[in-house]
Amino acid sequence: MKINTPKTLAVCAALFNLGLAQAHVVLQDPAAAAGTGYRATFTVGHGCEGSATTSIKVRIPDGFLGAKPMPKAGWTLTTTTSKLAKPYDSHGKTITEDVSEVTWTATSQDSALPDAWYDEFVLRGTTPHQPGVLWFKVLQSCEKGQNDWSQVPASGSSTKGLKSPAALLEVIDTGATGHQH
Ligand SMILES: [Cu+2]
Repeated sequence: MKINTPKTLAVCAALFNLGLAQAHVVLQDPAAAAGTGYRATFTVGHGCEGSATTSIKVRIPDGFLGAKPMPKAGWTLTTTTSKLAKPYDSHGKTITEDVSEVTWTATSQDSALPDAWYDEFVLRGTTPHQPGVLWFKVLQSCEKGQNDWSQVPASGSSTKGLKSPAALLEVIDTGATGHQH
């Protein structure tokens, strides 16, 4: 399997420099208020070096609660649930496990997303009360090869210099107190 060949990266870098960040797999809205419901729209701007996308697997970062994916025609939806390091309260109930991974898989070759086309994959959930930076690592699999959008900077929120950055969400303190669903 080829991951991020130099050719793909050069194209990505060029597009990125033009401000077309959607060339990677990124969140359409890269900022959200702390402790509120957030609709995470992952935009997929290209395949793997020309090959059509057949699956998108999103790893839910710690602190992003109650992830619920939106089904997609032509794609099978699967979720993985994991025990939480820090259980939390929701409507008086203690939640001890949560969705940790969401995967959309094309049901057939016809459903795969051609390299020349664009699509969106959506889930929603609740942002942490603590402001900060969340990274959603996304594994994009194609008919041939894959792109692992999983690189995270040592600190801060800049993806500059990262060849294959994870999708960034900046959680911002707006003074609003959220109600978790
Ligand atoms: Cu790209």
